Amino acid sequence: MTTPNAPHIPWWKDAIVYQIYPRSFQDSNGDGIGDLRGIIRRLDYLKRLGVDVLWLSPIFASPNDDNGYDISDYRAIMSEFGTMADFDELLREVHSRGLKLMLDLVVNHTSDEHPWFVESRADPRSDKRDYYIWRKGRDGQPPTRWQSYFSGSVWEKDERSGEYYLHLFSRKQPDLNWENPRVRREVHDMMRFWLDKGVDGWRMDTINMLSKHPDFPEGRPLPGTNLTDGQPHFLNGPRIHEFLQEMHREVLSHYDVMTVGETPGVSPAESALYCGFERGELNMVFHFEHVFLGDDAAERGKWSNPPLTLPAIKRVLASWQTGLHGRGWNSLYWDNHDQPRAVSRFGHDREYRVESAKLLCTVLLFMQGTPYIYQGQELGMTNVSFESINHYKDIETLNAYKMLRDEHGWDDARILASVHARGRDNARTPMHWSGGANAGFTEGTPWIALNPNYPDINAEAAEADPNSVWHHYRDTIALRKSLPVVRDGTFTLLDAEHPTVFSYIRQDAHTRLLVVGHFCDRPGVYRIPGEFVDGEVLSNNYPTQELAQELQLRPYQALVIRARRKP
Ligand code: TEU
Ligand code: CA
Repeated sequence: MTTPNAPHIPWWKDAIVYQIYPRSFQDSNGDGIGDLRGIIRRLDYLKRLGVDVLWLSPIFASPNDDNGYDISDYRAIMSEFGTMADFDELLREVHSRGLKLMLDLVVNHTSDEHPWFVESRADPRSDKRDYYIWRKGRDGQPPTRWQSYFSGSVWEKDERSGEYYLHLFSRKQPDLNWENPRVRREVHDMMRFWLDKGVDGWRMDTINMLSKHPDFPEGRPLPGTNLTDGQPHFLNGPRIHEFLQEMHREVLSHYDVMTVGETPGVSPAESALYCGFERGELNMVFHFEHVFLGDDAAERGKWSNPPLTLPAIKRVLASWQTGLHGRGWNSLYWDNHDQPRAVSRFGHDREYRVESAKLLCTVLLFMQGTPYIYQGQELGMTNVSFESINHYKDIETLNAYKMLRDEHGWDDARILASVHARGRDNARTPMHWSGGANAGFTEGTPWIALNPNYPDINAEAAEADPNSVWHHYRDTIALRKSLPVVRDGTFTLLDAEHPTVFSYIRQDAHTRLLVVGHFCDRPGVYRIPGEFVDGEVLSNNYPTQELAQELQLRPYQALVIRARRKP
């Protein structure tokens, strides 16, 4: 793709990332839990799909209170996932196929079983005390009434010292004190340990939460609870950019790596402070504006599951495309291990599952930025509806179940309906490799039940069917890589208020592309710009059709048309 004296284009601008949730990807030893040797077994499958970078959700030693996002040893592999030798072999096998490997950096908090915290709690005079955030209460009450992301208070009292420690997530995930320069050096050393091994990048967990307001002001009241929303006091905190610039200076700038920061609550303008080309911090961030559309912390957040509208989704995605163009770089995703399955949330997971899964692929992959495909998305895997809360494993869901029932009086059916729609376990049921026993995921008993639709939706059947979602992903990835305009071009949203059509133009000096996505289960007609009527159809998730100014659209149809005449 590069021409002589072209500006240096960092590799991650042309990369497609595939996210693996190791616990649910492939088991290799029959214990029902996915592992590193299972990933090695499936590398050729990923190579055939055409992805470039593998992002592994945490693989480090952990008591798994939050499935690995609670780390007890940053330099050891989680025993259920394998050994360091398995990891070294995985890294070799990844690189030998021309792929790259990105790990998950979880340093806003550790596990409460990490030796640092064990010592910090055991001895208030220990030099590890200040590795965490300990505060005295006020008249027997916690320092603030901030709400944790996993329900309840963010403060846990330690009876021995009578002090409270902060945990924005579960009480087994105490927050690290980033004000302490020794903590930051510990993290830098640990990052170098893995980068010196040849790891190619970091996905950085809740990275915009590291800097808290030093006075811990009270948050804004959350109606119907005695808790408050403390996010204004720890999201994008006062020293966050100083900490990330230090990390870049001390570690990242010494390696040819890719970084993506998970930054809930950022706007396009704020994100430019994290991933602006001249900022010396991160390459890109994950924002949540499209996946948390309409969710209101004051209304039980995502559990109220407000309806989505296409104009609202378009407005958000267009604001990020235009907001960062030429200033910073976007990440592109519909789902991940914390979100419901894309085809169920944004598409149509019944009779139009295949068409809408392909539509979501096309609309996402022709935008500017680095695309992230979550395991199973390339098959069009759907949400699952377990009939009892007892089938669920995710701490966020199980805590929310109790909170909604006990504090808000929701009945079982209402809570389960929200969990079916928005619960994180939707993304965490085992990967569907075949229609055989346990979908080919394990010869044992899977740690979480399978989605019963695996006989119809699985990789073996998908690769054998040229009209499958899998082939659409492979072909669209290849097409995207053959078109520099997708990486470099401007983005122009058309018909922002159109209720069922998402259409936009990508343009650079050489090429103009029209992307049209029909988010509707009924046929429709859409007037396309004249210059595309005699255009070249580069992608269509339905059999080829005559182009016309009044374009006939089938349910969940998606097309990419290249104008014949130069811009
Ligand atoms: O998630 C952070 C985060 O924003 C979550 O609160 C997420 O938005 C929410 O769970 C969706 O409802 C990261 C990891 O991705 C998540 O898996 C971890 O549980 C969390 O941090 C704590 O490490
Ligand atoms: Ca296993």
